[in-house]
Amino acid sequence: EGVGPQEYTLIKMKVAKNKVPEKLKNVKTEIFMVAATLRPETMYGQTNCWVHPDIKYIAFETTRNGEVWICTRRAARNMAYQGFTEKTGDVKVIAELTGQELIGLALSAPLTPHKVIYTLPMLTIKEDKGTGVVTCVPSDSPDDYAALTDLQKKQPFREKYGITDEMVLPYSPISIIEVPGLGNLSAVTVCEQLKIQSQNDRDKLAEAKELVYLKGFYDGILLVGEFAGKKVQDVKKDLKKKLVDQNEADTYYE
Ligand code: A2H
Repeated sequence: EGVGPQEYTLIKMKVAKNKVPEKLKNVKTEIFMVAATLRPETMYGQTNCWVHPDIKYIAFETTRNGEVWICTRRAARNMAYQGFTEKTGDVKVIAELTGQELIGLALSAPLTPHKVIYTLPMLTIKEDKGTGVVTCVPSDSPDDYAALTDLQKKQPFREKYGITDEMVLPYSPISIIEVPGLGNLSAVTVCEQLKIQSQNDRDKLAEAKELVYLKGFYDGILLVGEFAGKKVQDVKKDLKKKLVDQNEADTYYE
């Protein structure tokens, strides 16, 4: 891709205490799914967390208050060279879990109005990018909107992955950013314009992303939160810093 390393914001999504997977039941500290994003200012619109059902994830010990984090082994290895583990280059693995084993986990995530959001399957997640965990913002990401709509429209798809209706049906796109010409649910607008049918419409989704991303970042105006009324590009740094200071996010490079 680019010349230098890509900087991602890691969004920490806390696993609900009473819903910890069996393999992690002896963990005494907090457990987080960590999602890599380029758009921390969109976290007001999170509706769920994505994993790929067939990708293998690990839970490992971090130096962040001894918290246990869940992501791909590849990302954890990278983190082990970025000060996230006690010994540089060494990952203390607590458990291996498939994406399927993580589906249905109840999480609490920063800035979203939802008290609880769920981990759901997304089939286009790449194993070799970010953490393999993606936060879903269907208002501003065509990929996210298409994948969430697939689950909402297709009961057999939910059933296949053991997802209940209440994990999916109450969560619709949230208006968080106004994009001139595309309205306040830009991803929805463009997916409808292009008649995108599912997360597998790769060509149309690529087109949708071109229409939405640059405009969203350069012309978008936040509609919610303490930076409401300001341009996304002017507040992105401050907003990220706030999340990091509150221990709700971190910085990860690859
Ligand atoms: B972004 P880049 Cl609202 N597989 O976060 C597929 N997609 C992944 C991924 C993986 N392993 N890891 C991260 N991503 C997604 C929010 C968002 C994102 C919005 C709008 C645009 C956007 C909510 N999802 O990304 O290839 C994550 O989705 C625009 C590209 O490294 C992450 O940021 O450029 C982005 O792709 C990183 O993609």
